[in-house]
This record gives sequence, structure tokens and C-alpha cells, in this order.
Amino acid sequence: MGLDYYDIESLLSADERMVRDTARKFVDEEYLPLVRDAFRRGYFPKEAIPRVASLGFLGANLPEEYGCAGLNNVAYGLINLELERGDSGLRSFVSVQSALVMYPIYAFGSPEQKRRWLPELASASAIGCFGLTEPDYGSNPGGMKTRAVREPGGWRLNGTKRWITNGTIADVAIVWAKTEGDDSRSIRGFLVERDTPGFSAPEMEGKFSLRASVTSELILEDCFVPEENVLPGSGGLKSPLMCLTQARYGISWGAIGAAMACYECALDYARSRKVFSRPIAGYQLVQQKLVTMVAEITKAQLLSLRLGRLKDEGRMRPEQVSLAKMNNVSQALAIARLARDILGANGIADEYPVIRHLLNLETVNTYEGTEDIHRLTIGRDVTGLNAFE
Ligand code: TGC
Ligand code: FAD
Repeated sequence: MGLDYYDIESLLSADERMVRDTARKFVDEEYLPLVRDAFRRGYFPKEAIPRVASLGFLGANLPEEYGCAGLNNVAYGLINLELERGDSGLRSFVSVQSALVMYPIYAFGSPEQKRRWLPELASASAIGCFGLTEPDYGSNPGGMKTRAVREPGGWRLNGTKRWITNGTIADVAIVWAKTEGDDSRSIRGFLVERDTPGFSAPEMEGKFSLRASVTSELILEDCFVPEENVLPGSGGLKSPLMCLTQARYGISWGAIGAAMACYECALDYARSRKVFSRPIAGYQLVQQKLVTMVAEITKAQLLSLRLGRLKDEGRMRPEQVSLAKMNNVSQALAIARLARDILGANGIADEYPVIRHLLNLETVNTYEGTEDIHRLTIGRDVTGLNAFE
């Protein structure tokens, strides 16, 4: 079960607990044995993909008619928590497939696109990626340079996307492009299939974070995309931002899992590690660090659970998601740093999961909107003044 200082367990339904336990068992028995070597050598353990799909974790909160599990958003959040207790790269894989590929097809796709792609993506017969960020446009995607120009029967796409999770292994990329000059209101989503002439997705090298995850460039050189591959319901920057709201919701839960893994490791270590006369857990300075972790994890658990209940009631606002993503990830990162410190020299060794989580959380604090961007989003909401202009 893990750290549960406020008996949050009793706020969960039997179904939610069952889903959580299934994800926990998968991570403990099947994923943790793979991830240390994968992180060390820098690859995503793809052998886990069929299991993740067969357990119903892909698009888990989308309807059963498309081959999905039809779970509520709290159960979906608990899956994210457990997967990221394993590794942020595993949660990233599931987040991208679910919230950034299946969700936009579900929300903006034609009936044919939904019938074709959603069951394939749920079963992992197809893998997807989401191309929004560009080399010069990350926090400000409205400035993107990627263009789609109309042609008979479809569109001609040119541009480069960078830092794209799953890119190299994706069968389909959701690519966001402007269709009229430099106007962000003209942004639309395109389903670019892997074998499209002019499309390539080289993997990016040299990451010290999310090493057990595929991160890629997407290069589009005169790619022809047929009309039936445009997401007909997409229009304007708001469409990709709506997808980000879904993914950020899951990340707010996921970060708690990484924090719990770090806390539990630090607590075990502090109880058994003797320095001077006794276990370091008996020293006040170490207890202060552990208590900070307990307090921040408990607050994050309550924040995400409340957010999930609001989402299930259809009352969740994007700015509330910003608060949970900003708080939970930045606190998880602070917790990972405290845990690393408690482990002393062992804190930098991959014999323990802490340094891996710490390095991963540096990415998680940046992607899906940096901590600063979420702070300014909340600032705009409470003051009515826009700091982005
Ligand atoms: P702005 O004028 O604020 O908004 C344009 C329109 O969109 C609406 N909107 C949202 N709708 C839904 N959800 C949200 N979160 C929304 N945020 C804004 C807004 O109401 C407006 O609607 P309308 O009807 O008036 O047109 O746009 P802006 O250009 O001022 O930008 C605002 C800002 C900075 C907050 C936004 O650009 C932003 O969020 N930037 C951060 C970019 C980001 O997060 N990129 C993530 C890329 S994907 C990724 O990182 C995947 S990692 C996955 C993994 O591996 O797990
Ligand atoms: P910048 O926008 O250049 O920001 C640099 C710094 O400036 C940050 O500290 C930022 O907070 C700060 N800053 C920016 N604007 C302001 C402001 N107005 N006021 C104050 N400070 C500001 N993107 C995708 O589209 N799809 C993916 O699948 C994906 N996966 C990713 C996987 C990994 C491993 C990583 C690292 C990134 C991924 N991203 C993905 C990209 C990610 O979303 C961007 O990196 C992120 O949005 C930040 O953009 P940037 O890196 O260009 O930073």
C-alpha cells in the first residue's frame, strides 16, 4: 500500500483499490526487475508494452466501446502513481499513449479515426506520439513554425518537432501545425503515419534523465497527409492545450509515486544505517527530512484525489491541474533530493532507486509545462493579469 498517513485508502472504492493493486503488483514483479539495467544502458524496456496493454492501462479512462477499460479518473490516476513508483519513463509511455494520442483522437477525431485507431492503441498494436514542442518553441507552442499547406486531397507538412516521447517507436504521430500563416488560431492536429514519405523520427542521444524512455525528433520534409488524417474537431492552440490538461492530470498522480519510492527507500535506509552510535533515523536532522517527506506526500495525495473527484464530476479546471502538476512534481523533486542526501554516497548509486527518480523528476518538472509556466498560469487565474504577454 505504501505511505498513507491520512487513511486515504478509506476514501477509495473497492474497484479503485483493485486497479491500484493490479498496477502495483505489475510494477513490483515485472517492471522493477527490468528498469535498473534499462536506465543504466539507456533504453526503454519494450517487452513491458504488451503487459501494460493487456492489463488495460492504455487509455484506461476512455470508453469500453473503443476497447478501453472505461475506468474513472481516480483509478486512472492511481495507475499513473503506481507506474511512476516504478519509473517516470514507464508512466511517460502510458501518459503519451493515453492522454496525448488516444485522447485527441477520442476528442477531435472522426468516427472512422476513432474506430480504426483507438482499439489498436489500447491493445498496443499501434504506438503513438505527440509532436507539439519545436527546437525554438517549448513553453510558447503558439509560435510554432511547422506548417500544413492545403493540396488536392490533403495537406503538405513541413517542420521539426523535438523532445518527443515515443517518437522513434511510434506508428502514428499526432503532429500540430499551423494551416494559415503565423496564426495560432489555425493550429490543427494531423495523424502522420510512420511510413509517410519525408517523415523520420531519429532518437535523441545524451540524456541523463528519463533514460528508460524513448525521446526523439520528428522531421517532416514535404510530407503529404491525406484529408482523412486531419483531426476534424481540432482547431486553435486550445486543442493541444486540452490534451496537455489530460496528461498533466496523470503526471500530478505519477509524481507522488516517485516521491513515495524515494521516501520508503530513505526510511528503510535511515533505520538500518548506523553512524556514530546509532541508526541515523534517530537523529533529529534526519527525522526532520523524513517528516517533510511525509507531510508533502500526504498533501500531494489529498490534492490529486480531490482533483480526480472534481474531474469525475466534470468540474475540474485546467488551472487546478496546473496547481497539482506544479506542486506535486516540484515537491517530489525536493523529496528525491532529501532522500538522496539521507543515503549518503549510496544515494548516487543505482543499487537504490533514488538517484534514478531524482534524475527523472528533473525532466518531469520541465515537461508538460515547466514549474514557472504553471506558476504563471495560476497567477493569471488569481490576478486576472496575463504575465505571458
Ligand atoms: P492562451 O491564450 O492562454 O490559450 C489559448 C487557448 O487555449 C485555452 N487554454 C487551455 N485549454 C485547455 N487546457 C489548458 N491547459 C489551457 N490553457 C489555455 C485558452 O483558454 C485559450 O482558449 P480560447 O478559446 O480563448 O482560444 O495561450 P498562450 O499562447 O498565452 O499560452 C499559454 C501557456 C503558456 C500556458 C501555454 O502555451 C502552455 O501551457 N505552455 C506550456 C507548453 C507545454 O506544456 N508543452 C508540453 C508539450 S507535450 C509534453 O511535454 C509531453 S511530455 C509527456 C510525457 O513524456 O509524459
Ligand atoms: P523553454 O520554453 O525554452 O524554457 C526555458 C526556461 O525559461 C524554463 O525555465 C522556463 O520555465 C522559463 N520560461 C519560459 N517562459 C517564461 C516566462 N514567460 N516567464 C518566466 N520564465 C519563463 N514535448 C512534446 O511536444 N511532446 C513530447 O512527447 C515531449 N516529451 C518530452 C520528453 C522529455 C524527456 C523532455 C525533456 C521534454 C519533452 N517535451 C515534449 C518537451 C517539453 O514539453 C518542453 O521541454 C517544455 O515545454 C519546456 O520547453 P523548453 O524546453 O523549450 O524550455
